[in-house]
Amino acid sequence: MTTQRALITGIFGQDAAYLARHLIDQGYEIIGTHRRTSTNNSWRLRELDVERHIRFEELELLEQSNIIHTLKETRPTEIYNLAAQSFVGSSFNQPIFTGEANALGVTRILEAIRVVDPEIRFYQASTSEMFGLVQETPQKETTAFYPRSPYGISKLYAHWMTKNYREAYGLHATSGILFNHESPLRGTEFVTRKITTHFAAIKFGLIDHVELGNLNACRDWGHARDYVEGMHAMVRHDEADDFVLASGQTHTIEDFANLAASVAGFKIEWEGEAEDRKAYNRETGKCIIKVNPRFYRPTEVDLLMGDAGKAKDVLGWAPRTNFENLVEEMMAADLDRQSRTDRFVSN
Ligand code: NAP
Ligand code: G4F
Repeated sequence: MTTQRALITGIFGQDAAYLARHLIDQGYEIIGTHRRTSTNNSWRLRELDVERHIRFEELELLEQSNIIHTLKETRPTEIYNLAAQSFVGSSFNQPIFTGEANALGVTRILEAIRVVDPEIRFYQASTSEMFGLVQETPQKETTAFYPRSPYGISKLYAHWMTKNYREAYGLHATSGILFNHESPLRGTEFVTRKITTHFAAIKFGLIDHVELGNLNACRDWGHARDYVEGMHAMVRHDEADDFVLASGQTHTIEDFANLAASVAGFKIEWEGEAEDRKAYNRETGKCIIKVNPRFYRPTEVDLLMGDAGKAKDVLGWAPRTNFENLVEEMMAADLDRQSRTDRFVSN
């Protein structure tokens, strides 16, 4: 078999690091693309020891000519489009940039594939945020969409564009509708890693407490390491299609905090409701979690729980890491990182 060459956009992000590791282990050549930045941002790639295997190229989703030239010069056989403004919270403050990058950025890549080489297989990082105000539970490929943020709406446009280029031009263009997936490499603005970094800093005496938003939202959390295997299986499948990847379980933010606290060695007790809800460390009597409405979203996604039955039947994919193991791995990693520095671990 000829060597496969995968181009991964958003190479400095969480999923790209795990995907690069997985594809390198499968014998792939990797072209990792990133937008121009003034500082090196490759800490995740170093953690998984993949940086030295990657050919790096600058690629900006807002720049059509840049995308076309990059494909002409690098000649990938597969493209995984993981680059995005991926933080739902910021999308309310940056709805136009979010649309440019996440929605039109995908059309720019699809057009470039059509012009340069329609044989390139394409993976689009779609999301459970497209289900938003959920119309049924669990959510699957046939569930009606109702996005609740500029992020969810931008991703829904990209999802339909991917499907349209598949149907209109016969591209092997696949959408993975992935539910939340986390890891020790998750960005610290997302709630899971925000909790684990802050608990580690509390443990080592650097801060007193963490402020969170809506504690009642329910998410279907899995491990990014497992989900990138599903991405690859989708691209290698004969037929391009849409697939949900999910754990099938849902937990509240409070559940995540409770489990992370117990891994960190805190015994916590909750008091109060809504904005007055607080968690206290039973041993010290100090408050370690407060609610701050600043972190509420103008429109919230209250409940996500996916059904990955199609991915299991068609691709043979199932997650390997359960919720408890995920939280343990994340909390242990941040305790370890924090034990090695006096400054608050911020990435
Ligand atoms: P991530 O860690 O935030 O990585 C996204 C990457 O996209 C970052 O490296 C970012 O660059 C890059 N990027 C942002 N704007 C760009 C632009 N205009 N041009 C080029 N690159 C740009 O996200 P992730 O968690 O790995 O997620 C990967 C993809 O899956 C995203 O598309 C996300 O929306 C989607 N998704 C994620 C989840 C999840 O739970 N993780 C679930 C469903 C879907 P910088 O490093 O410079 O910021
Ligand atoms: O961790 P989050 O910011 O992730 P969210 O919004 O679910 O989005 C993530 O998963 C999507 C898949 O469904 C991806 F497409 C997307 O790119 C991203 O990876 O927030 C999770 C929940 C929300 O309900 C939020 O309101 O946690 C709640 N939350 C409560 N306190 C908080 C906080 N979220 C953040 N980020 N920070 C808080 O302090």
